[in-house]
Amino acid sequence: MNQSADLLKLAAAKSAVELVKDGMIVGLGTGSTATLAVNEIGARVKQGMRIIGVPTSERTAAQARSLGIKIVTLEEEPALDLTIDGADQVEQPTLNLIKGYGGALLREKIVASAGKRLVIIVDESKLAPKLWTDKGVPVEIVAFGWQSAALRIAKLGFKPVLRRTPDGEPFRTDGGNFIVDCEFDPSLSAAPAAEQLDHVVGVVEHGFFIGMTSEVHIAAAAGVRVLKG
Ligand code: A5P
Repeated sequence: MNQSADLLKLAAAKSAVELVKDGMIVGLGTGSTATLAVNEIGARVKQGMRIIGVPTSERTAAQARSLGIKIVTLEEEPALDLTIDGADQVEQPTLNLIKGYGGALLREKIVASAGKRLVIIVDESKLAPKLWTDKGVPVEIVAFGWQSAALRIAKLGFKPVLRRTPDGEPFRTDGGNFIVDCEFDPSLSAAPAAEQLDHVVGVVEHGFFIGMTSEVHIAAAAGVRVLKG
């Protein structure tokens, strides 16, 4: 990642963290942009702000702990004020998303759904008029019988490929599941496709986030703008 892209991510993160107020319970996203927001929240906690965080991954939990942010589970705090997270792609004007290239999509979606607002932070390279990338959409599936689930996903028109670690082992999510990255035809509409994936046996969750975004903070060289859903 080049320095100017990092600066854009930081600008988006700072802009979103302005929404965090004393006493809030905040969902903490995962990924290189969300990490910067967690750092900003950590800085506020050091200055005395009382924030409780609900992390969307083990990585983010470790980061939050190291910054002195109090973290709890959804069992302890099932309703959040807001969640700040990154995204792999943001569709304009719907603000629908593709998420999960970092592998945390299930917990990200659960935490986002538990909050009043989902605030997304991106640099402008993530914007698109239609949800589609050549990496497709990540789909989290149960390891048991995963090949059958992959076949069912393929019958819907996707091309599922099992995500692997650099040493060739299947990638495991924090929940112990597998991910298949599913290329799809650019003409496919994400909302109905998401509904179809919801009904595939063996699918735990998919990376289409439809109708969930409250606002997006988009950083560009000219500054940060906010789109509201
Ligand atoms: C994690 O599973 C993802 O959904 C991330 O939120 C997404 O990949 C954005 O990550 P970056 O901010 O690193 O691009």
